[in-house]
Amino acid sequence: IGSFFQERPVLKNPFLEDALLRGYLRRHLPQEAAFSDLCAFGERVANEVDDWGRECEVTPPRLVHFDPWGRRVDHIVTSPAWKHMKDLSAQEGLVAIGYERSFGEWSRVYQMSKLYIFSPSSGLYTCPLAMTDGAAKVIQSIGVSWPTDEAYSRLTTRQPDRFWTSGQWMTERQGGSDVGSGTETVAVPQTDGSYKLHGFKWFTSATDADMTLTLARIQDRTGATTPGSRGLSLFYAEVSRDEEGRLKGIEVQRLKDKLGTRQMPTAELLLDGLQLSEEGRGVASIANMLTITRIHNSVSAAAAMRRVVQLARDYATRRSAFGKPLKDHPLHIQTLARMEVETRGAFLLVMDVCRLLGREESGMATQLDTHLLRLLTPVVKLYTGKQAVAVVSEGLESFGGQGYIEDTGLPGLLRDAQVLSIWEGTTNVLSLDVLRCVARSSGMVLHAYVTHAKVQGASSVSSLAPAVKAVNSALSELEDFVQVAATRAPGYLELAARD
Ligand code: MFK
Ligand code: FAD
Repeated sequence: IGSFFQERPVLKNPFLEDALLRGYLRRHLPQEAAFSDLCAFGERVANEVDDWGRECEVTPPRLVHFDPWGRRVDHIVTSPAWKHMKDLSAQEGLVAIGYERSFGEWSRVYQMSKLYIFSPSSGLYTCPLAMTDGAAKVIQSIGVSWPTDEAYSRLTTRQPDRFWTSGQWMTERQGGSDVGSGTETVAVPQTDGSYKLHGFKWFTSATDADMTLTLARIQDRTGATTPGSRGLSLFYAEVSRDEEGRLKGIEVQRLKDKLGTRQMPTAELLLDGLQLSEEGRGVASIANMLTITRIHNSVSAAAAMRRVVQLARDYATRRSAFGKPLKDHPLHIQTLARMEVETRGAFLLVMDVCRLLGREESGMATQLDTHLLRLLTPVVKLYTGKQAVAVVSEGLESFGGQGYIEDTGLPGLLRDAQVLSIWEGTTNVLSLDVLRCVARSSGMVLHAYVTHAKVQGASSVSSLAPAVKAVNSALSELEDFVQVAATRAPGYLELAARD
């Protein structure tokens, strides 16, 4: 078989390998404690956690519907590595740091830096962590009181034996983007003030969670519900089992067979008998969760780009072609440099949004910061989600044929990147969210952006009046366009169907 064997690309400490991350933190968070923690965690990620991540991929979760005696149990069996990830997440404070706020306004930047070096090795455990963080945020914003005080303390603890993760069960068969019209789940009031939920949730990720936040329509005494998003309320539910291990009030229909994110269970669920925590204004209430999970999504997207670039850079020193290492081929280096530029751009945008989140949560945010956070959250999610697919795909090519080989671990990076533009709001839905926040703030989010970007002559609201007017008229033109397209113009679908 010959004597040549190619050296594999080696994952080194992702914190020490990332000059941009270290430089960013040196400028903004020059704390020895944060540096030494990130350095030690980076070591752990390279030497221990990455192998667990791989184990999560090769030992995906499976659903056991029945026990040996035929009783329905709906056990989701996960790998030991997936369980290690849960303990590690608590120990390392991957959610807790955001709530302890030891570094004041920079706490979110510190937390997200840890998640950034963890994400590509996490076996997608960043998914339950994102939802856990989002749930803690929602509970905190509603007001931590019974019965969610216990949940909040478990979601934000560093003690592995107390740590809980949360789900975010919104999507139903009729609507994932349009949950307002698509949600059929009803909540039936009980005499003790709680509610029983009846419905079918079509996508529920990390279904082994300990609790969830979900949406449903409250039935009145006649059984009627209010349609649309005004009829939706937010519910808190604990996912518990009886003494015989059976899930209480939940049936798991099946686990989904997915392109990627195979490390983590995504189920279809029938709900029943869950407890209400918050009534009314479901979509507006869960929006706090969406902000957090969309920021996590962006962190994971930038992290996927960084990981593939790190590995590709290392590989370029180990692989030779046409008589010299890849690193000495200018065209190959140009390709890597382009990936590096995209990765750096994504990283800086993501970290700026984390910075704004940290400022808002520590009471330091100006009104400009708050507007900016609202505007940039959908922008950073939609941009980095798309770019991650492009950069990771390019990255795979830089390993040649080996980039396509399953047990190198590389193809999983691309599969997992593909979901980043779909869940937590597709690109188009987030584009519309940008328009929503422009319209609802009467253009103030744009004013904040222009001020922030220090565009010449945009230092006062009045100087922005023409821009705001243009946006408003563009919005009404868009509506006119939709009307015209719907009534008179030949639609794209009709055109596409013509010979
Ligand atoms: C690795 C990291 C992984 C991350 C975790 C992944 C696991 C989870 C995977 C999931 O995919 S969970 C499901 C995610 N689902 C979505 O993201 C839904 C996408 N669809 C939307 O975002 C729609 O725009 C939306 C459902 C919000 C539209 O609903 P409506 O009811 O038609 O919107 P409407 O009437 O404009 O707004 C209702 C209220 O919500 C308004 O408040 P007010 O009543 O007070 O005016 C809005 O201002 C508010 N709102 C809507 N979007 C908001 C928001 N507020 C703040 N931020 C937003 N983004
Ligand atoms: P649709 O809304 O049917 O969208 C189809 C297409 O139409 C998209 O291209 C979209 O951009 C476009 N579109 C829709 N509306 C508009 C519009 N107004 N203007 C222009 N274009 C539009 N959901 C949960 O609630 N919890 C979970 O844990 C969860 N986990 C998931 C895990 C995975 C692996 C995946 C793939 C999905 C998960 N989801 C989860 C569901 C996910 O959030 C939805 O699939 C997503 O929000 C899109 O909704 P949809 O599937 O109904 O697509």
